[in-house]
Amino acid sequence: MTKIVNSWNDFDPLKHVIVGRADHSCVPPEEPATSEKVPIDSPMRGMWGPRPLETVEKANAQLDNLARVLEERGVKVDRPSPLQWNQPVITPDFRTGSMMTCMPPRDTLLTIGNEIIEAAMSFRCRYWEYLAFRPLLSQYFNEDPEFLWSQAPRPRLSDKSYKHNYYDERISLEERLVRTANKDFVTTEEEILFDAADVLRLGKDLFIQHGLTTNRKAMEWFKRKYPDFRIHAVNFPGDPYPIHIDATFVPLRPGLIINNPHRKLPEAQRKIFEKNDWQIVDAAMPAHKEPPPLCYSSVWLSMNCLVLDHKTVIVEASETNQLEQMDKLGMNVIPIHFRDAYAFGGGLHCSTADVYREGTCEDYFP
Ligand code: DAV
Repeated sequence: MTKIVNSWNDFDPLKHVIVGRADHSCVPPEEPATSEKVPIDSPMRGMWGPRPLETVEKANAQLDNLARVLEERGVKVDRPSPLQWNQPVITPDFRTGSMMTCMPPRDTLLTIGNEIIEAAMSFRCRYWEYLAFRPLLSQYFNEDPEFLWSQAPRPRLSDKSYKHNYYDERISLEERLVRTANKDFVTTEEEILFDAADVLRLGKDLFIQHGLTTNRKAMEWFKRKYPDFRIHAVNFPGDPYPIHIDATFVPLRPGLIINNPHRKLPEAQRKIFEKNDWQIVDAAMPAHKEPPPLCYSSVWLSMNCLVLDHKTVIVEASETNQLEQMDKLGMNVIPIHFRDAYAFGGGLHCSTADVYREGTCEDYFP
């Protein structure tokens, strides 16, 4: 019996990770939680169904290559078991035409120490996504006597969980920013809702983004679940579509974090870092003006990097500005091509989930 699951942050030496798979991925039908994330002029608006096969194959080739690069560096890589996502989701509370994908694992699984929590996600099309990871979690449970396998309270995702008519294509960018500033998001406080990718783990401190995919009730749940941790609710004014913290605020090593220059960290939280001699650096500008076709994420996937240890980071190969900045910040950079995977849910950090990193639960902000 060995210790398999252990990870307290995103920068200690990575030894074991899950890399997603794009098989059978679908564009889901519109539903209350997703409308906001689909650009008005995107062909994704109004269409749904299986993604074109050649895009799935290209994404899988890049995901397989990521897995290979990691394995060559001695990182153990596990892969999920995709379901046939082109099936409806039907519960007593809702019905939607299809599921989505098991990309990106970072949204579904939250590793905190020896625990992996299956998140309480707000998209109806992602209701069963955790099933793709069950064979792995079951194996960890059988082999690691200390592994804590948890699931956040399953949300019902009934109509009460969303604000009706929140999505309105006539709303200007300025009005969206006012909504972010006022913490006015599509989900209600009816039940606990969060995507794991909204949680930034820094040892004893969890910085959790309040946005389109994570609500206040989730913060309260984390406070009660981890009474010895400090839970910080963060909200980045400047982000019209706040979803996931990992293209906004990305730690590279203890004491150094890059921040999306369009999505400034509020003063109160900035102080926590500065008081403890952390350097917050504006991330380099993305190299691309547009995300790839059929992509939900912004060009800021440029900063969605995978840190292997305090000196090594994987960055998307065409993100020349970000590569250069990493180098200047003293990191050894491994460039790999990954843009074909973006449309399936995100970048290098998104597409992975931690199983084991060396290190223990540090207090970086005493
Ligand atoms: O900037 O669109 C993407 C993060 C995906 N995990 C963005 C956030």
